[in-house]
Amino acid sequence: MKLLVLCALGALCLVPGGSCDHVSAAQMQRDVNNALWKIYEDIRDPHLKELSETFDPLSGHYDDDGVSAKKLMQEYNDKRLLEQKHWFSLFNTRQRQEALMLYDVLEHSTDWETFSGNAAFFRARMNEGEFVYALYAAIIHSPLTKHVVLPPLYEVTPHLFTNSEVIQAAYKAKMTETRTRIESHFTGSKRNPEQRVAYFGEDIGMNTHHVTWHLEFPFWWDDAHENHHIDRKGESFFWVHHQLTVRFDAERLSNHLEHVDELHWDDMIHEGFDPQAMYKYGGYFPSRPDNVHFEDVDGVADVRDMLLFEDRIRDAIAHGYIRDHHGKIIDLRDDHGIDILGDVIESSLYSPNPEYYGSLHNTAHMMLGRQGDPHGKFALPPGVLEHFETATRDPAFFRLHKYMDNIFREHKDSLPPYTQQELEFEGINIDNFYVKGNLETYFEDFEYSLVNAVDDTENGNDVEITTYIPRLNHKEFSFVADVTNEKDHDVLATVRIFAWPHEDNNGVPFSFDDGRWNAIEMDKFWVMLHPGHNHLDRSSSDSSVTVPDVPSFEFIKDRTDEAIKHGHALHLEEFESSLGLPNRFLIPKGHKGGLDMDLVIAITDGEADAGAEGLHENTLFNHYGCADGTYPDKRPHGYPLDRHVEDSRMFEELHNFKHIQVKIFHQE
Ligand SMILES: [Cu+2]
Repeated sequence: MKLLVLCALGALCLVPGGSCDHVSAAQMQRDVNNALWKIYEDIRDPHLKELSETFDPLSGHYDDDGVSAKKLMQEYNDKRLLEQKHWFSLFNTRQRQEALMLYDVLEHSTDWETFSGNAAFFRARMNEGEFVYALYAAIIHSPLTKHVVLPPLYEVTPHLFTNSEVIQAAYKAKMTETRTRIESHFTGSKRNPEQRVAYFGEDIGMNTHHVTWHLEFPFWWDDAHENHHIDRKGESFFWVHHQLTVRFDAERLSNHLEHVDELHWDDMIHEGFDPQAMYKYGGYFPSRPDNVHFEDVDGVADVRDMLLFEDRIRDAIAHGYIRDHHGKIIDLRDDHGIDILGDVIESSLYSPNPEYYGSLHNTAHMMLGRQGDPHGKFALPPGVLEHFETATRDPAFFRLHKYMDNIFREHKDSLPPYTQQELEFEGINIDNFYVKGNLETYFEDFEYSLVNAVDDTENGNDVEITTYIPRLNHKEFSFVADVTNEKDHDVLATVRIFAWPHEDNNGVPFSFDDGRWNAIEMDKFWVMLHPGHNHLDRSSSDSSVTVPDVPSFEFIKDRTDEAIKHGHALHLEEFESSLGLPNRFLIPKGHKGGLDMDLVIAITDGEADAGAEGLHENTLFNHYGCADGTYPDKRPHGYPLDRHVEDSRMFEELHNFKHIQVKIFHQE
């Protein structure tokens, strides 16, 4: 068993026997900053540079007897690793294996000397994309790096977050050593109606949210290897993409566009896409014209395979069970079914039978990503769909996910609706529910640094090169509820708030059942209700489904230097997890005349729901899990709106449920 010793400044020491090397969180943060600074250049920091030359991975401290380090060193010595200055995609099997070999080495490092030594050693020798991926994944999952804040990826690898025009302007600024502030535009032209919602799919915060989720819940996660199980990973896969899907639809409505139509293998891909973005190394991201038929992709899959996998999955849903690869039946018709189905559809290593059900989501990303060059005739690099950073830029991403979301709905609709007794919370009445403040959205300019995008020399001057781009934001508001607890003692309650657009693009109101499927999760929190009257006032900025903006790389570096200089703590706790949608996107863009939304609050029995202790006083859990990895809510994601509703009157009769209508305005 590992002996954990808490060092000064909160750094965790995992050296067997407990001899701590007294590395502070700030020192770790400094090494991480330096390892990620100018990732395509030689290491600048003298300490890391020296480590990269002197550290021997085979002499480090590991909890796997150095097996991972030996394996990677063998590959390195055999010159089998991908070269530097080459694109990297997680969906490329060999490249993923290499990145994960490094991940394993870092993950199994039991002290900071070993972790940072390996980071420095392999930073100098492995492909930059593989290195960044492995380091981010390791920092997220290793107990050593619990307090390390990840610099925003859009400032580490900016090529994956902006278009080529901006990047070229940045190169020019660097060449001429001219301080420059570059204006960014969303991809495409006004002739493309999809341009109206590009602010969602191309938002750098949204892209960061998406890539972070996939880093926290990786499809490659192997329990046997990592010694730990990720709670409800498959269900989380469903939920995070379901929320992206319904949020995107709400943004479309706000912009007078139809709901997203699902993509289908038999049908044309109506929407083409030209990413107008380039790799740091490897040329431009391939484009796809309008109205192409799906083609088989060499080395990936045939359209026929995709249809077959889909049929098998739909069949399983209709039967209410799947079969694992030993032929054993696994029931889907309960709360846990969605978790299994998520594992199957993604598919992750948790899938009980990938041989039979395939890997619908991951293969689809590659199929769709390669439609511009399905037979590899032009040797194009991977498409935007083959990177979690860039995938949502292509409107086809949302069509693809609508397709899978509809499969998930088939399953959810096959479950019996909740009964009134199941949803009731005896003795709890919501007397009043309203929004305090205006629901109002607006666009603002956001600026970030491109200094890590451009080439550099040791002697070159660093000039400030930034870009700015409009991004959606909203004014602060709060959800207010007056709640009576008729009992003579305190009760723990779970508060769940959702919103959905009131009507479709033709002005036809959604039925309750369609509305609740399109519900956007606004917040979820636990409170202790005292006997008698309780006044709940929950600020929009406290929402547990969102995260604050990630601070800039510069800010993190400055904080780190200060902490080291004065020997105090980092004070970056609130940014330790960037897992969640940016709070700016909590509500969809409004209208001049007000976008009509339905807003509901459900207060359910916290004692029965809570998956952890003290949730009403704990601010360290977020929507995707507590600090210790357990999921805080025992109910399914989306509860109590996750199941089919036959008669909405049942909901309206509940004393612990309130349904109101609100309008979201937009300030031009
Ligand atoms: Cu995704």
